[in-house]
Amino acid sequence: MRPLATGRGNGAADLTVMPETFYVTTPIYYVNAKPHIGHAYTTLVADSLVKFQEQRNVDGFFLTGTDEHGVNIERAAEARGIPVKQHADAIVEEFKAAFARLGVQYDLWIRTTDPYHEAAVQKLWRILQERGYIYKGHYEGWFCGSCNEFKDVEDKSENPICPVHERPLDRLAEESYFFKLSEMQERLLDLYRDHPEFVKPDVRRNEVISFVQGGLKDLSISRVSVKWGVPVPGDPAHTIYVWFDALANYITALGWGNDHYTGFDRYWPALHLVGKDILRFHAVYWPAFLMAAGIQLPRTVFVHGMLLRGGQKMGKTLGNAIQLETLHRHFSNDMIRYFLLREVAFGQDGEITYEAIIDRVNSDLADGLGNLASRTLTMIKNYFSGLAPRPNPQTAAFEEDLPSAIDAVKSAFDAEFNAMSFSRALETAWRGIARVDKYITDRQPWKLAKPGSGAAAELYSVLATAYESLRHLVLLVSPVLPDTTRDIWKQMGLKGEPLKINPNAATWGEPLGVSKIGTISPAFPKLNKEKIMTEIERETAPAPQTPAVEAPPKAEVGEQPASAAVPQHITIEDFVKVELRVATVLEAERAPKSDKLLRLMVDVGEPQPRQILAGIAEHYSPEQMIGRKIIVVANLAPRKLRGLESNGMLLAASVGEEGRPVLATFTEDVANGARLK
Ligand code: ME8
Repeated sequence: MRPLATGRGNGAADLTVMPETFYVTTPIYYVNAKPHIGHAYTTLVADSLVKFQEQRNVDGFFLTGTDEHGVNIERAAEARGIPVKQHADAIVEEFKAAFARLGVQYDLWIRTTDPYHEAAVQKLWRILQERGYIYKGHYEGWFCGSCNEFKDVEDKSENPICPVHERPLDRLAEESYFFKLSEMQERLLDLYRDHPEFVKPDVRRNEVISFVQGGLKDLSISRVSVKWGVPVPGDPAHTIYVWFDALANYITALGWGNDHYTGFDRYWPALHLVGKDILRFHAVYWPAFLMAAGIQLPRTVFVHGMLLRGGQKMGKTLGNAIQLETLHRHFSNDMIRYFLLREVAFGQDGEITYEAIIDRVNSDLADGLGNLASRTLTMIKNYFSGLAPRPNPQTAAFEEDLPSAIDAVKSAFDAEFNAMSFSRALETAWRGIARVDKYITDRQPWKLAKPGSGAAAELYSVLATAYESLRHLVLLVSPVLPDTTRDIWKQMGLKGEPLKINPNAATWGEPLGVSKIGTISPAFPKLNKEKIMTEIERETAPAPQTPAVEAPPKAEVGEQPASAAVPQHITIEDFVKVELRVATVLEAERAPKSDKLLRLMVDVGEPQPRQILAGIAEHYSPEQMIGRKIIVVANLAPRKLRGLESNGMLLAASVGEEGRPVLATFTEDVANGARLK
């Protein structure tokens, strides 16, 4: 019974026999930024896993969704000047569209703003309260809105900075409810000892053990200063701490504590996939809440590494993530899926580059699977009028070790996949592909096909063996490459869908009926690295700076240039030299003979408006600018651009890989000329 299914699944769940079930979850993503490759990574792994399980007739349930409460989301919406729910709705749509585009098929998208979830979170709270695990106290300390975490800071300055996000922490001093985490220490340590599979890989488990051994403090689990959250039952001046709310999604989604669905008994316990950035929440707080409430624990928290760029975590904080739009422009879904699962050993960090994607696609997909499929099918088309030859007792003499080699590949692939070693599983499958390729090259069917060679039986056997091997390999890799394997299957003239056929039930040479080769087209065209890299560089190059920006003075010979990586401190005296003022745009038009420049007349609170030239014409139309509040650097020396004088510079953030300018503004009304300091 899967009334919630979004069109995924094989519909084959036979309810008369209770099949084994498989419940996989991804983190629920914050709605404070657009989805990027990091979110896609965990989600694609979950999608491949559930496809793999369902192909083997296991009844899977795949949950993903969005984490929508908390001060950070409140602030993101405030910055856009729209109601929080409206902001969340828009980002949710972006996430859903991004995942749909990647071929992800989840069973349920949970939103923490879903009423059934909110009600069940309150129920979990009440249970913990009744069992004596919650008490009211006073919290004083530092909090990071981006981590949604209370911080023990070593930085004793007046304005400490979050070491993860490099942003100022919020000082909190308020009444708060606490969860008695300190009482859970021994039970958690017992759990890690008795169930080594609870946190995987072992390196993460050891990390968690030493954290818990270091001692646990009670956890503040409510806030009075945050309004955007689930109200504490019986004390609505407080909202429930976002992580308490968010973690509960894994059970509320299945219908625990609510009646929107009745999947809890069937699918729980879960395999949680999470990045190492949120290890502690999943491996310490979550089991502690569940133990305290008397609810069965998850099966495993599997912790993967971070996708890196230039050695740093890709993500919204650093703004260095590979954008999904750029990937889609140059690579198919299957290329992206294959690359992510093959390139990075699941569990470890991995550096990602566009060059590496192109290399993988060319070597493994175009030259590997794609080439094997097209050479096999082309020969069958040419030598057997497209009718696939099938293994029979006579062909066995020419098979070499292929049937057993393919069998071995299948069982090794399953073992690696079940152990979450996706990269090794794919490596194994590709060894199978290489084996079949070598077989064809050694046997040289093109020579056997020469008139008068007298090798008709061998030719038939070689192509029957190659075709049969390909059939098994295509089935095997279909959870990772769902689109191309479907295409190849069709080109092979086979019936049904690879994802719905259990490779372990498929036997060598089993009767298939007549298979007539369809139109052959390369599954993976070879990518032109130079061309694609030039295009990507062009697309992702930072937009030209606003021309009003002064170029930094060039370092003199012998002078050390300031390193971009090392933050340089300035004194307050340096800062006050920059005169930042509020202004309103009175007039705007495109500057003559320039695609990039807008000519603006702005009111900076002076007797006369000023003329400013800004390099934003590709992103803002003159109409969008008129009447807009902006911030200008008012004491910049005038300079001439395209024969026009620019008297100042407007402030904009440079966003994303393409460095799109986003104008700085105020959400409150501020008089023109007001100085920022
Ligand atoms: O933490 N490499 O949400 P989030 C690999 N709402 N994976 C990455 C990644 C990267 N560079 N960047 C992000 C939250 N991820 C909470 C979760 S769950 C109850 C609440 C993936 O939007 C990875 O799975 O910050 C990471 O754990 C998750 O996105 C964080 O997503």
